[in-house]
Amino acid sequence: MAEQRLIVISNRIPTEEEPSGGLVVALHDCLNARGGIWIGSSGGPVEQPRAGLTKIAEGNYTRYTFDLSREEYDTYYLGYSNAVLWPVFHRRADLMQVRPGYAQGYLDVNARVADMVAEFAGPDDTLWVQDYHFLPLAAMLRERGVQSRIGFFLHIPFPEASHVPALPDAQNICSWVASYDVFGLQTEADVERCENLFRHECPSFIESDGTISVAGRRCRPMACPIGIDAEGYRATAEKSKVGKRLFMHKGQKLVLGVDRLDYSKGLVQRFEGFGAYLGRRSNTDEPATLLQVAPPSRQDVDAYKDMRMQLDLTAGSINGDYGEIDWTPIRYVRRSLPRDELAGLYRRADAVMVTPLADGMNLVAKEFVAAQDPEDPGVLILSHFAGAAEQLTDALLVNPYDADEMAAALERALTMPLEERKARHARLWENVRDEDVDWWTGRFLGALCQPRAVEAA
Ligand code: ADQ
Repeated sequence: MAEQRLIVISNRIPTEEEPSGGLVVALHDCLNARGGIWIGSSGGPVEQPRAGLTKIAEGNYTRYTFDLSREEYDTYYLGYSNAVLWPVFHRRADLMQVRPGYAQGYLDVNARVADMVAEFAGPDDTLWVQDYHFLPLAAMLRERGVQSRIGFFLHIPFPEASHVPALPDAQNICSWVASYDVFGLQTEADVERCENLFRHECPSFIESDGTISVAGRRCRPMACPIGIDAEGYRATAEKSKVGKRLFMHKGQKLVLGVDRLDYSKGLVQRFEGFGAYLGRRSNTDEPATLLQVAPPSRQDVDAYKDMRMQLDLTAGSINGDYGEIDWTPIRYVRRSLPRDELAGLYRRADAVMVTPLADGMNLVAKEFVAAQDPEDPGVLILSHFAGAAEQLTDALLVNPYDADEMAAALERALTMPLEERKARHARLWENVRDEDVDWWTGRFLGALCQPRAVEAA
């Protein structure tokens, strides 16, 4: 019998032996256990790109990379993926930059990857494509005669049908999606938006029984919320000492924000919400400090430069208005932290503000829950617009556009009685622990490989 391998394709691939970081660890563990192949780009632009795939590691599974030329990196990665798809999928079509060559660069890189994968994949292999960088891959693989099962997982929100026409090549999206056997999405709301797009734009893809199909193959959109290594994260936070290193006034409360520096994360609105909280307090209250840790990302895309400037202005203005000579209200650290330090900070925090304007899931919310001391837990303030809000309903849910509502949530979080904090945390933890990252890979691959799982049993 032919070997049945799992082949994962993602833009990023870990280059070190023991990778760190949520998604990468999940896929690494999954491939380590099952064997298979992981294909991804070698990262930034390469001056003299090598043709084809380069094997970079071999163990329980094999990793291969492909190089991106400067032009491919600019058009496929910075351009179409991050300056076109990312803003539209995050409901910010106003930030989209449509430039000549972006769409073609995206299609060309996908076609090149499709050529390489088609050469590799046998009929019994299962392919699992990750994220918006590779939406057209299954359609292109089908054109090359690949009949294997192909699954896709979208880590970011699925767009509203009314926003999709803003995309160049918008008419292709339905056939790209429909070429997958399983199209995984973070939430039920994403599934609803995906089905809605078919109803509006491509009703001919919908069968009389309501299923989506193209060329006789059925595509199943499925909600499969991503999780974290919850028990592992909890253990890391218990051991971490960072909370003790953090200088704070005695009795002062710590509010935390942890995000990549991205306009979808709502950082400016969060600072304004924190400013509104400071404006409400009476002179006798000990004010909380907001510690925002935000490593820069995608600095070559204009919208990111603009947002960073706006954030600097907002933080400076709030600190100028409310700061004291021995206290800075917003501590803003623009760098990334080691995982154990971050886990310790989560555990030390009295509250975390996870307030994106749009977010596929948001793993920070889940990491924060896992890191808490169940006997004295902090409070999760969570935006309605994070995918995590569908599961973590015991958080304090807020509208991130409403500074007053965020201020009220902060007051409530920082004065919440211990019993309420414990009860909320216990229910949040139950979800984060039960629907962890192994649950996620198992649920997705279970749906994608069902008949094979029966054969193997
Ligand atoms: P991201 O947009 O990157 O991921 P998120 O889910 O919050 O967002 O994951 C960020 C990760 O980076 C977390 O594991 C966090 O600990 C880490 N991180 C953030 N700031 C850090 C810092 N200063 N130092 C160190 N680590 C830091 C995309 C989607 C999300 C989706 C994930 C997974 O946008 O919606 O949840 O993929 O599917």
